[in-house]
Amino acid sequence: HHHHHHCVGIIGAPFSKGQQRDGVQRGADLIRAAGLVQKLIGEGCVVKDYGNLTFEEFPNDEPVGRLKTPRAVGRANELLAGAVQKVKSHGNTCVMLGGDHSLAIGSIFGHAASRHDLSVLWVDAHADINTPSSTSTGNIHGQPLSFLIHELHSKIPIIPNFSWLKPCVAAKDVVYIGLRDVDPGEHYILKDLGIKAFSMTEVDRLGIAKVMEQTCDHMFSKVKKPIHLSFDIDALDPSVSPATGTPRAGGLTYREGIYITEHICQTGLLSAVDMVEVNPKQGKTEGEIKSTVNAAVDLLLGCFGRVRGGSHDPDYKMPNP
Ligand code: HAR
Ligand code: MN
Ligand code: MN
Ligand code: MN
Repeated sequence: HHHHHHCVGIIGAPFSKGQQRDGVQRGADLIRAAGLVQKLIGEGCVVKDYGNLTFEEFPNDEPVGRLKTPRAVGRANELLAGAVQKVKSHGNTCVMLGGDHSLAIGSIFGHAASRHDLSVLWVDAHADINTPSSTSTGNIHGQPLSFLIHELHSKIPIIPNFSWLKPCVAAKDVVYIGLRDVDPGEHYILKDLGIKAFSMTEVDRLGIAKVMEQTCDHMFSKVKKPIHLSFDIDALDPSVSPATGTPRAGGLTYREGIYITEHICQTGLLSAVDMVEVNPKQGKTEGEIKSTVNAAVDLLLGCFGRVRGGSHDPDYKMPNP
């Protein structure tokens, strides 16, 4: 199992309108500039970089109810969904580099269009499951899961540029890891729908190894489903990844983050990954930006076969003296 090569398709999504802090649209290019493609090739991956998407501008994108910049977010995600579907149709594991987390709407929808019966593993400090009515900020990056989950369909109003979107994930197929900043309305939804969640409290209680065991038990209770890993870099502790829009103390360590990706790689079922919310403008120093971007790269390498214990090709020849 360890020496199959992964075929990886990368999509850059330089988009920031799911929230209000400038800079997050630069995440994808920074992750590339840190050598992602070469490092994946070094792990034995076959990599195709599909480049960055170009998003339409909406000059008069007035709020709809509480929702901010809905037209831009709706159209961007429609475009992204098509791009992800294409990458999946080429037989690649899709890597979507954000951008903000509103992009999970299009990424998961496009993934589900080619692989139904997905499991979604949402690694985040935040639950991102506010509805357009429960949101207190109006930022769509705090809401993507409410648009995607069947059970919340009746809570989603008609919104311009969202008519293409239909719910495509069941609540039982979502698992959270890393939660520590959940709004009351979100907590109500989590309990009401019985969504499996390992908050930082459970990470502390069980340790990350048991969390991953139980995450996989839950995701594969009946059949082996393809995994969509949606990784918000703010899931990690701000001491590791400070360059992000809504940092929250008490997060996953670098090692816990890497353990999650190593474990998911070992299932052999990883089918798409989002790496979102890297925002260089939120870093106070060059070092803070570097640490955040490097963590994002290392997490992606964990997804595609890098193991800390080291590895070697099956045809490795020991050099003679
Ligand atoms: N729950 C808050 C909201 O709805 C904050 C969301 C925060 N941001 C994120 N998402 N980075 O994970 O706006
Ligand atoms: Mn998020
Ligand atoms: Mn978050
Ligand atoms: Mn593997």
